[in-house]
Amino acid sequence: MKPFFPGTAITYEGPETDNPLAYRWYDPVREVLGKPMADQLRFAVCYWHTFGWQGNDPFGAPTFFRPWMDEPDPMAGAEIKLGAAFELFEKLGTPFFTFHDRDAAPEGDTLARSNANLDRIAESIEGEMSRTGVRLLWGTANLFSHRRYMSGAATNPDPEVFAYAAAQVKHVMEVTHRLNGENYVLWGGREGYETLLNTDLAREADQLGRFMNLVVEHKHKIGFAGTILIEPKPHEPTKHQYDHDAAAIHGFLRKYGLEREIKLNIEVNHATLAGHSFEHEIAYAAANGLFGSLDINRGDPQLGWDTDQFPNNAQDVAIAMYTVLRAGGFTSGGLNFDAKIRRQSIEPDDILHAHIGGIDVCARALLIAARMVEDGKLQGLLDDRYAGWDGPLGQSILEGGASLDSLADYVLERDLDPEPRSGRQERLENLVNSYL
Ligand code: XLS
Ligand code: NI
Ligand code: NI
Repeated sequence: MKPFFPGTAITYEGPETDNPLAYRWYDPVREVLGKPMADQLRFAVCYWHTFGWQGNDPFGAPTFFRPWMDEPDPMAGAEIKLGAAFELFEKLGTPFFTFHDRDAAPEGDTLARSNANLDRIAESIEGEMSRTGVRLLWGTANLFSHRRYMSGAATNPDPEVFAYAAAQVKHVMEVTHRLNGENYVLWGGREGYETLLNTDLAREADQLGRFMNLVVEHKHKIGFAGTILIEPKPHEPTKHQYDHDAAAIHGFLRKYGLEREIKLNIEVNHATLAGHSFEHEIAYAAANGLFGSLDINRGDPQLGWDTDQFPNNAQDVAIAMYTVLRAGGFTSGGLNFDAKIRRQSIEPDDILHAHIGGIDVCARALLIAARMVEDGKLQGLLDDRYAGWDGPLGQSILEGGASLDSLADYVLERDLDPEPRSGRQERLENLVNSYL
């Protein structure tokens, strides 16, 4: 087959190169904090935006015409797409990919045919994976595009839709297992509402809780060792998505007894749509034992929706990477480019430039974050700030030895008048800037 992407493999040439089709920062074998960069970052390319999306927006028709899109036989199209996808993974040298059932294989007119289509493509994927050594970071089911899901999947008012969604997830999880996926993701595509007038919040939460329990049960039944991840998003496509942010999912998981079974896949543009920073969501997940994986992209500060652009600001990503490193780095997770090129970027090499740029920004951010970890100055200042909690008063409060009575006595006996201490924000911000 004629290659879809121009040129040869993208390699590391260093910061001085003027070759736009080379890495300036991403050197997969370079050791960073005791691990090769490739293992710290665990990059994945996503199938849906990069190979499935046609460049359409709410006002505009498709702008991308890829060879697999006008194939009269959709299964033949899926095979051509697969060839182009693995060509990209190989050219970029990215170790992982991610997919939804429906972007890898076309939907049939019955679930049985859809399953058979996916099984056939999964066989080709298996072949390409063993030929190239590229691995699967996660698989997921598309429970939001088809009109049957217009009122939600697990949270649908009709239990038959719930059953259909369950059948779909069962199949994709089994395919993910067969392809040795390291995680399985559930993004609550339309699990939310357009108006409370037609919505029973309590029922829908219980339905979603049941659904997730069934998913976890099935994972154990088939012996899938990967991590189940839920991906928070506050709105879009629905006005209110139940998996609003990390904290909302944390409450949900605890309510339905799932906090030890499910972790989070946090996406930059979803965090910012929720009014948080990306690092806030990572820090919240880490603080509660829920840190799993990341969808790396960015929004546009002037647009209020999920623009899913490629990351291009190393400073922002560096703070996020610092938060990841403090959380112990990735285990089964990684950095998945859930990102789209702009609809005017119609050439195949635009896809290369987008990924090269995103990969380099993350690699550069990792190097900056590693310096922050290595010299320990930020951590030292943080430890100082809380040092009192390691002393006798702090310890007695935390260990349960204190009461309001004993604390009142403590203050009154000593005539205590705690001296306020500076939060040192500017000093800390200057310190961060010194690493950039
Ligand atoms: C959409 C989500 C989606 C998930 C996978 O906003 O980011 O792409 O990552 O279903
Ligand atoms: Ni995503
Ligand atoms: Ni998104």
